[in-house]
Amino acid sequence: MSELEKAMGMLIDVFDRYAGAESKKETLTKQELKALLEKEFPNFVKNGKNNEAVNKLFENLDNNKDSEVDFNEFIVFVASLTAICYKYCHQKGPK
Ligand SMILES: [Ca+2]
Ligand SMILES: [Ca+2]
Repeated sequence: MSELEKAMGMLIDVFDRYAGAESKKETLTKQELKALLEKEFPNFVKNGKNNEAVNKLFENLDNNKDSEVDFNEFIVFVASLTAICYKYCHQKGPK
């Protein structure tokens, strides 16, 4: 597998691991999203421990308003975080 294919596989693995913790296996509840944020995005989501911020993020991500975040909704979030990361990395310039 290529690097990018591996990265995609890892993304799916991480989602599955957290989504499988409670309720439906294929979607994230608010608690599952919170756990994922705290463990997997400690550098980017500084307010992951802030309940109000998590609630707001959850509402924003839950595009179809079914009170669960599915994989499609999750990757939109990962894509926007990656875009921020890209900008940040390029701002720092070459080492
Ligand atoms: Ca779940
Ligand atoms: Ca949803």
